[in-house]
This record gives sequence, structure tokens and C-alpha cells, in this order.
Amino acid sequence: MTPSYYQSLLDRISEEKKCLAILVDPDKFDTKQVVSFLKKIPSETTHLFVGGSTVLNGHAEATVKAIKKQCTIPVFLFPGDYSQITEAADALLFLSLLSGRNAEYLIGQQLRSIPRLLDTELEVISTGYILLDGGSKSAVERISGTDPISQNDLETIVHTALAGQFLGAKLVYLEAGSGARFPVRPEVISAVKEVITIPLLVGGGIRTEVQKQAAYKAGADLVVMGTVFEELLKY
Ligand code: 1GP
Repeated sequence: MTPSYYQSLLDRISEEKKCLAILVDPDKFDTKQVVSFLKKIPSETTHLFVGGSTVLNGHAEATVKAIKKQCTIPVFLFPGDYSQITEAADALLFLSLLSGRNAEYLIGQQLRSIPRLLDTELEVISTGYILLDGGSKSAVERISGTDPISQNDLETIVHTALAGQFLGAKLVYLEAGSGARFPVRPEVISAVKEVITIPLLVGGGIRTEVQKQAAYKAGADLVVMGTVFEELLKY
């Protein structure tokens, strides 16, 4: 039987262990750089997410394959576009951009992905994806043509997360945007955590251990970090 990566995530969380996903954006690496990148990620890394907003055709798959040659950490696709879906990965975050009102990112991309998902072993994990204002215009905002929710609008954020859960999402992902000036605030994380019963992912603009620990303490089950590790590659 194929392992359930979602079940492993739930098991970890039930043991009160936190998860750390490092984002590998195929836009920003060639496959050789992936190898040196993997040497620089923290040993506590539990997941690798692969995806980006403007990835060239075939590059996501090449990136996943390069990772798979190097390490055994589960690889989850985190696609900005259905064309990034590849069976070479272990699981797919089946995202719906619930903070926006662009039908293309609520259901359009999902429909386009179906031919790639028929007869696949890829584990598909429904994810309510919520874009919050991180103080700078994010690639998600630009590509999707949707507005992020202000972090001051707690009610809308909490209601959106719960609507995602009621629609059947298995994860909620609070996203401040890659390279955000400021990450999701702890009070936003804890307000969402209080109402949902599914795992909570938080990412965007988390650069330091202090910020990461603050996100965990507020209720994030899994923290996603990308930019800060990409920058290590420059040195
Ligand atoms: C982006 O949440 C992830 O989708 C990671 O963001 O690159 O800012 O760490 P950073």
C-alpha cells in the first residue's frame, strides 16, 4: 500500500511535533543548484515543497527528480500552475485560493489538473490557501489578480479558514507571500487555530528562528520557509 503522507503529518501533529517545509522554487534554481541547496537546509526539515508562480514547462519535474536522487524527505508539490504537476513527487497540495474571487484559482486550475491526476499515485491533499497582506505585492497576488486579506481583518481570515474546512479542505495554509516584508502575525495564527480542527500551515516572510518559533507557539503545525535559504545559495 502507498504511504499516506497526510496521515504521517496528522500522526506527527498528534504527537505534538512541529513540521518544517522548505520551499524549492524551480524558478530560482537549476538542478545542479538544488544539490547544494539541499546540503544547506536544516536537519529538522520534514517536507520539501516544490512550486512557484512562473515556472517554465518541465522544470518542476526536473527539480523534483533532482531532489529525489539526493534525499528521502517527502516532496509535496505546491504548484502555482497545474502544468507543474508531476508524478515524480509524493503528494500534491491541491490548492484553492480562498482569499480571492478569481474563479481560475478557485476551480479553473483544479479542473485543468484532472487529466494529469487520473491514474496517478500522487497523493492529493485538498488545501484551503489564504493569501494575507505581507507588506509587499506578492507573486501570488500578481499572478492571480486577487487581493490579499488585511491581517487586521481577523474576522474575514477566520471565516475564510473555516469555510475552507467546511468545504472539505484537509489543510489550511496562511500565506503572507514569498519574500513578504512581514510574516503572518501570531495573533492571526492563533485566531485561525482556535476555530479549525485541520492542520495549519503558515508561510511567507519567515526568516528567523524567533519568527519560526513564534508561528509554532501561536499554533502553526507546519512552517514553510523559502527565501531565507535561497539567499544562502548566493554565498
Ligand atoms: C511562499 O510561504 C512560502 O509560498 C515561503 O515564503 O519565501 O518568504 O520564506 P518565503
